Amino acid sequence: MEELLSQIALHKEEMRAFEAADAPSLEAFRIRFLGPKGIIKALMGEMKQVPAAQKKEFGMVMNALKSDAEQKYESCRAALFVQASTTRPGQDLTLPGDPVRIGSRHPITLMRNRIVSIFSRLGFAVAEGPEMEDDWHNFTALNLDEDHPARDMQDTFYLSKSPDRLLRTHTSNVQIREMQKGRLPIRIVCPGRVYRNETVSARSHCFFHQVEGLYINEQVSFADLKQTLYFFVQEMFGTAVKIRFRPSFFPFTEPSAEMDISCLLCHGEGCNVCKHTGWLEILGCGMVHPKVLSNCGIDPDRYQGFAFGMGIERPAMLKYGITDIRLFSENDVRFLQQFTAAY
Ligand code: 2NM
Repeated sequence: MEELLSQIALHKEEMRAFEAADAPSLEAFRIRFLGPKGIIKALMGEMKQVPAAQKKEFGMVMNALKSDAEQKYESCRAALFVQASTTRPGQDLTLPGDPVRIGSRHPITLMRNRIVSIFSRLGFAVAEGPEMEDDWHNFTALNLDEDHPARDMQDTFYLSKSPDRLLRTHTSNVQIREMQKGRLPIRIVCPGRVYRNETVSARSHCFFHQVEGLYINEQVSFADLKQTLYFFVQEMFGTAVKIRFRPSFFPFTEPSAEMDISCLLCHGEGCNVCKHTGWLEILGCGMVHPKVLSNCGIDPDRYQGFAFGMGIERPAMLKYGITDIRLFSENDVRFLQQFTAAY
């Protein structure tokens, strides 16, 4: 017993003198005294050799040793923590802090805002509508027959196996809903996300973004459409860019056209981007089909309209030199932080 008590006194002295220079030396202290194979555990094991009359005294001495060790450990730990989180000698508190990284807008948002703001200067208002739609607003009202290939299961995401609930394949459903409201004239642009059941690759995705436009009034002509889109192109790409219209077909417009701009990279000379044609296709357009108007309760003998639709991804890729469409939806900060509001 005397032997044990003098050992304990020595450990007490060692503990009292201990100072933790750093985290590893504190951890060594913990293992030496408080660990499962440490001094205190070992001494506790000596209890059985202590004569019965002295067991109580030994127990009290051991409890005191253990709580000393724990207290020492906690106070050293707290001191180390405070040291680490406050200033060090010689630290210059007048230096500027770490720069705060501010966010940036998504390139698709930047492009959408640019497009919308150009049309807003021509009096177009922004309209939005549901991404989950019914068959009528997405297809039927737009003069797509029941057997039109665009309705194919392969192109459209249907919801809950119901043929009447789907993810819209274009934002035209918004124009349909606006026409149904019957407040004429209508002058709107409809930006939004659309979905197509396509294999995802560097060039195409199963969702992308569009801006569609619609103008309905009395005496609207194809000349109004051309002038509106010409203004858009000049504002968007500059006055040096040329445009051309090619006849096309959409079930919801008649006549229909596709509009090209002279290639932004080679200025019409021919390059890889324009596939050596000198032209880039940027949108589809046309005069709203009389059947579409009457489907929405508008008298086609009194009102005419033009409509157009363009994707956002492709012009954004051209403008920013992005070569993989998937980057837009991966939320990689290294990609996103390159776009500033200055664009
Ligand atoms: C396009 C091309 C041509 C279009 C037509 C309509 C509506 F609802 F008025 F009939 N909305 N969008 C349209 C016309 C869209 O996208 C390439």
